[in-house]
Amino acid sequence: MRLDVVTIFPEYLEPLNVSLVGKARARGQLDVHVHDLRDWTYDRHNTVDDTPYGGGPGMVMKTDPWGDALDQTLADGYEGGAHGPVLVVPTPSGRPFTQELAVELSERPWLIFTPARYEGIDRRVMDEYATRMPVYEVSIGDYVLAGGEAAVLVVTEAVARLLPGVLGNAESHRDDSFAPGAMANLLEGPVYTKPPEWRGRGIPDVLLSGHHGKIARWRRDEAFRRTAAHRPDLIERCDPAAFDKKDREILSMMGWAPEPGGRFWRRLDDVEE
Ligand code: 6GU
Repeated sequence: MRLDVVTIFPEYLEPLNVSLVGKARARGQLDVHVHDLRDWTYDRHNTVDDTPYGGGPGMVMKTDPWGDALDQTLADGYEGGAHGPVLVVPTPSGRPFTQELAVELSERPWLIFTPARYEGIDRRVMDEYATRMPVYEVSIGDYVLAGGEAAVLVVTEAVARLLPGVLGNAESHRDDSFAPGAMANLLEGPVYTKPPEWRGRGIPDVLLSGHHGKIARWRRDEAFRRTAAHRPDLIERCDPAAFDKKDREILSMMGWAPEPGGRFWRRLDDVEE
C-alpha cells in the first residue's frame, strides 16, 4: 500500500517510523511519502492560509498550495506505478472513522491524507478531487484537535495492522472489539497473565480451570458487563438474534430488557450505577 501525507508539520508524522507501522515500512509492505505543503507556496512568507469569505474567526487553508501539492503527489505516484488513489481528509466534521471504514481503506492500494490546521481547507479543493477519486472526510471522535495530523496517525495504524502479513498472527484481529462479527460487537473484557498472584490480587479461578467452554462463557459475560457500563449504545444496536439464553440472563441482571421489536433497552428505574 502507498501512503502520501501532505502537511505543514512533516515532523509530526515521525511516529510512522516506529513500531508496527515503522516495521511494515521497513519490510516494504507500506510505502510512505510525507510532503511539506509549504513546498508548494511561492511567496516570501510561505503562506498557506487566508481569512474566510463571509467573515468570522480563524483562517482557511488556501486552494493553490493544496491543488499544486495534490497534482504533483498524484503525478509522482502514478509515475511510480501506484493506482486507485483515495483522498482521506481528516476533519471534525467528517463521518466517524470506524473499524468498518478501516477495513474498507485497508483494501485500497493508495491513500493520500490531507491533514489541515486552522479552520480547514477551502471546500473547492475537496470538490475538485472528488471528481477524480473517492474522497473520505473522516473524524476520529467527538472532540476537537488542533489539526488533522494526529488523526492521520490513528487512521494509518488502524489500517496498517489489517494489511496482510503486518500483524504476525493472521488470527490476531479476528476477535478485536468492533471487528465485523466479533462477539456481536461487544467490548473485550479483562485479561491476565503471570504471576498468578500480584500484591495480594489473584486471577479469576475459571481462567485456571482448563475448561474451555466455561472460559469462553466467562469472557462473554465480562464483555457484556464492560459493554453495558461503557458503551450501552452498542448493546442497543445489537441484533438480539446474536444473544443466547445466558446472554439474556446477564443483560436482564444488568437492567436490560427486550422491547417488543426484540432489541434490548436498559430499564432506567432499577439500575445500580
Ligand atoms: Cl480528523 N481533525 C480535527 N482537527 N479534530 C478532530 C478530528 C480530526 N477528529 C476528531 N476531532
